[in-house]
Amino acid sequence: MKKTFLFYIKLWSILLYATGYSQDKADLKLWYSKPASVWNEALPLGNGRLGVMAFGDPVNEKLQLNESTFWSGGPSENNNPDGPLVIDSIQYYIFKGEYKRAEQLANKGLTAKKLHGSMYQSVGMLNINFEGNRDYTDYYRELDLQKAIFSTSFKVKGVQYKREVFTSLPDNVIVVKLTANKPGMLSFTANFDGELKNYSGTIDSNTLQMTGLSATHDGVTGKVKFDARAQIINKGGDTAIKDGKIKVTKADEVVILISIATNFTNYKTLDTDESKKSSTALQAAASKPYKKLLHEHITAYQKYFNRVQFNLGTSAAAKLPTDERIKNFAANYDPQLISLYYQFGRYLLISSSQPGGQPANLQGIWNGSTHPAWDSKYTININTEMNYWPAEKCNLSEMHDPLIELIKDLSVQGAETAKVMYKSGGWVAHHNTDIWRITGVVDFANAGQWPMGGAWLCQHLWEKYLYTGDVKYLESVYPVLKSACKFYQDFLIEEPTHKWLVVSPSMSPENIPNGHQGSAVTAGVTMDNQLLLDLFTKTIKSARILNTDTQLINELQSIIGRLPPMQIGRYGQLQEWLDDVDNPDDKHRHVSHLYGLYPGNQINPYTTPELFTAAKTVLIHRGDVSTGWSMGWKVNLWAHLLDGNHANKLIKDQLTLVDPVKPGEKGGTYPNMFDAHPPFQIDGNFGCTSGITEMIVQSQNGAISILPALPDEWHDGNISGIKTYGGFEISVEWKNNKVKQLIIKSTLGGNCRIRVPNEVMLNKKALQTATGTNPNTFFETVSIKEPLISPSANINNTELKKTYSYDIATQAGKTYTITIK
Ligand code: FUC
Repeated sequence: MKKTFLFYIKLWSILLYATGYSQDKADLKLWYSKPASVWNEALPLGNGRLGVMAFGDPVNEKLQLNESTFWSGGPSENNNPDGPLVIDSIQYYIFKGEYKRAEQLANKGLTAKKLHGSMYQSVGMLNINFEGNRDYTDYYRELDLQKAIFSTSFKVKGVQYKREVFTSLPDNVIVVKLTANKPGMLSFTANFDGELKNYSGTIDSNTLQMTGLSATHDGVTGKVKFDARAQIINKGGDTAIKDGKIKVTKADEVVILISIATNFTNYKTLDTDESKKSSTALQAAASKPYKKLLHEHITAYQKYFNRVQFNLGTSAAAKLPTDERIKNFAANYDPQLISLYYQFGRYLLISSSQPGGQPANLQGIWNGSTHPAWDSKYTININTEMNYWPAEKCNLSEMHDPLIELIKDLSVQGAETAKVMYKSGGWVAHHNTDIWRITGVVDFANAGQWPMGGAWLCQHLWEKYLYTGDVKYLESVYPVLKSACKFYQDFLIEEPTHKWLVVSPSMSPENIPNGHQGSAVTAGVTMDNQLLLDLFTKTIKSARILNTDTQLINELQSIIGRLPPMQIGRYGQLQEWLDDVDNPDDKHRHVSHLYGLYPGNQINPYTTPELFTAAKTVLIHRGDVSTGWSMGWKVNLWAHLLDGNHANKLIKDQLTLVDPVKPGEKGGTYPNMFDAHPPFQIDGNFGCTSGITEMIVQSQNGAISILPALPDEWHDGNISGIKTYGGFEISVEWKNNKVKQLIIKSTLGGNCRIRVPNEVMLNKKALQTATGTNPNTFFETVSIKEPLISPSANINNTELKKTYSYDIATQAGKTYTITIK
């Protein structure tokens, strides 16, 4: 493309650029100087249910469309009924050390006989072709995170064109606006297309329609029907039907409203009238002027988005197109890219997870394929949980709700799995689920034989309570927690050596221990023990808060006493398995046993220094560069190891540009800022957003830690609106790596214990130094057993930076301003 006026204006602004400029809202944009040629360059928009990838091509505009309930198959389950025939033998072989035999039997008797999960599928594409636009200049394309609007502009023969696209939160439609700065200049043809269509054509000369049916997959008949409509509202010009497409000629301005609905009602029922739902939404939106739709959309979106502001300063690098910034990131100082990436994570959560809808799957709601990688479903041995790590702390509590609802559904489906497969009470889920809430074992035993998916998800039920303090909510999820415990009460067995109670068969997600005959299937892995300690502890606490189930409390307490302790192996590493078989050269992407460090809270530098060091040893052995989500997790882990510089190094690894056409093997970031596993997986975006927060504010370990892992490079900055346990809202400004001002808004009252890197005061008066245990029970930590340490382990505990801890007795509704001493 020719170097145009706009290009020189941009270059000029780069040259004029002065450092020290502080980020303003206008900077929260992803922008590009060329159209997207492939999907991983297109930009995502969504309202939780409808997803769009906008390409911004002046000639062949493409809007790739998703609807969050459009999945292959239909209501289904995948429990292997042979479970009870094999389970005793599998457990027997595991304790005899015959892991391969155990795995083979699990493959036969526990892995699903046919259904390995359904696929999230693309609905198709709205194509808008402008044959007259071939010789365009002055191209510009952006996604404005402040307004959740995609726009593109360019010139053709002296005429300035602009397109805007947004996915309205309140009006349930996708809105496209096409304008030109001269009348009569908009001529184009529009049509729908999709692999799964039954029909694509017109309803009238202004309305396109496409209907279709989801695929049959793994022997389950596709039963989800969709109805997509696009209404073309033109000012000036004409519209006509031609070859099943709509041809618009010489319009002055055009608004296109797109509505998509399916027959999905809930995971058990498909009885919604998709055509009626689709046309009703379209009619309602069409009765409103564009300006009103736009205004309502921005208001609804900003209600969530504006809660957090984040500023690390900026540099000249920030004036380049986003893809170039990602490419240059490791070498160029570009702190604003971090805040942009951070806010993009929040944007993605708002756009892919709305109350009343489905939770964000492996790709959020954005999937261009009808056969996506890993079916774009829910992998619950890390990925789905990671999607929701930013939810509460980044002040997006409502966005957490679809996950909470999914967990409730799983507790129903999973009760059948517990009964059919294991003859146990309670509920269980394995390492994957989908829109139909399957809870059986998928793929093969070495990946799927992990009956802990429910136990991990349950941690989110409690976590939401810790942030909100909502007892009514806790009451509503308590039965799910209790029933999850019931499964393990029935299922745990005693292992022969130490007589500990363990989960068997299980695995440390998806890793294979040395000397186990190439089999992952085993018993009593570290992560399972950590998850159970948390699950039981949280259920006990819930029962106490709700004043119920005293006997259950005693039962769970006695099981806790018999769970295996954590163990430190011969290399000084936290053991991943019951036996000391870790390989220090193992670079596996999963770091499951570090659950105890993050998101769990069983390992910390203050009360468990040996385990803290052992966890660090694991992370050093594993190395940094890995799949996208693995690096996202490691940002959180290094933040909890209080090493901000290492966390920052991981952010740089994660913000490495990945070729959207030939992604290679390494994780990183696509030009559109989507995380590359590769392929695209949204967990890495969310994991890193969470990790950045954890570098600045943490609420585990008995206090709110401020700047616990601030990299040297982030010496000055501010963040506002971060939520912590106990319902506090934190805004902090720092200078030269020291807290300058800290504003704490208390929503629930109670003691607010802060841990800060420098001495601070409240209203110019001395603060009370913290002593003893934090009386605020939201900050209660979990007690763990003394770890067992191998005699060969050489542990040199990490020296900690000096911090200052204070207690502030807060009142609900009051704000406290703390400043540097
Ligand atoms: C887990 C991971 C893979 C991938 C898949 C969707 O199985 O081990 O890396 O992220 O989920």
